[in-house]
Amino acid sequence: MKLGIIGKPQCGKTTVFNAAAGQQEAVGDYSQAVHRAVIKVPDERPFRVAELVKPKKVTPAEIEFLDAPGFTGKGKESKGLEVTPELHQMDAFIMVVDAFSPEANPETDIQNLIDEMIILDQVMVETNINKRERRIKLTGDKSEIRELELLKRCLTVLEEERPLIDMELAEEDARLLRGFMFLSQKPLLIVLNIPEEALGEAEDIAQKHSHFVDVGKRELAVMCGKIEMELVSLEEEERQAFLNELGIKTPAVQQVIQKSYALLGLISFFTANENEVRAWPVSQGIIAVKAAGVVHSDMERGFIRAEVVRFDDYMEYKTSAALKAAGRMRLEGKEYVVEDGDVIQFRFNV
Ligand SMILES: Nc1nc2c(ncn2[C@@H]2O[C@H](COP(=O)(O)OP(=O)(O)OP(=O)(O)O)[C@@H](O)[C@H]2O)c(=O)[nH]1
Ligand SMILES: [Mg+2]
Repeated sequence: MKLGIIGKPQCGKTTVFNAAAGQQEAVGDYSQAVHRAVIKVPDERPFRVAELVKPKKVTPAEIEFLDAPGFTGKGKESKGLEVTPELHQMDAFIMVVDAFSPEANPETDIQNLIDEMIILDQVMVETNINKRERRIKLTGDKSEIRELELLKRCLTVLEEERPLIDMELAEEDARLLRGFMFLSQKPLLIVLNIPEEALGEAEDIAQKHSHFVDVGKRELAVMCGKIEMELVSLEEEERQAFLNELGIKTPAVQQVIQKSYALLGLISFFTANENEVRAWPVSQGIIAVKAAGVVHSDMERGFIRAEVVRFDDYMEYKTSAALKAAGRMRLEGKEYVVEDGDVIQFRFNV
């Protein structure tokens, strides 16, 4: 999963990046520098499975963070600007909003940033429409007509100042649209970056801005990036003690992971053999044959069946023999809907 951190200049992007990804990059230098980090998703389940399977290695799910400046916060007036191209490749955005400085105005900032994405997309949509219209006129090629129609629908939505994520799309159109990697089509985790003094009111602050929340499209998190960034270098035990003292129930990294998984509708299944126990984040509702394809394209092509064990059953019965005897190893076909925590062995033939 790739998460792009965006926001106005000096809103605390790098601070939140440090807090969420456990980094120690310089903050407050107005440098607008780009940072990257990859973290392992803290999920103990693959490690618990590994205790039984004793593989050579354990591979947890990973999250890639990109701290990329480029947004101005000017909203609709930002036409003509460009953002770091890699931002278009992210699965979702973490929008950091200044809620700590005396001149902070989170409501306006959030709206301006959403407007800015809409404007940037609008420019891109217009360019793409023009290109296609010219090509179709020149060559008479009809293959791009569906795309053209879709882009025109997008333009209507954007002109109404609505983000593309609000569009109701048929499966085929949704797939086509994802190919363009528009900014306003991505789910958004809004992070209100509050000062230490406001930590006690975190829940009230979240409540106040809850109108931005839209299930599967927009989420909200409240955190103090500055404090959490300072705790990054501490030993786990010491860090926990500080968090408790500060009244922080869910640390930044956990908030970001949980809410991003929820936003993107992700679950994890596991594969386990003597070489490797590995976590695979996939979309909720994925069927077994597609999940097999995530592991290896051969497994999807030659799919025979999936042997599925629930994580809890694995912990209780421990061995294949015991699981089979208890009827807890299920044989599932291509259409089986994978559940969070399934430990799956794919049988395939190519
Ligand atoms: N008091 C307080 N200051 C903060 C907080 N978060 C960030 N800051 C300060 O805001 C300034 C900017 O922080 P950065 O994290 O560098 O902001 P940025 O968005 O990455 O800035 P650019 O990349 O230059 O656009 C720094 O001086 C931070 O110490 C916070 O929660 N509380
Ligand atoms: Mg920065």
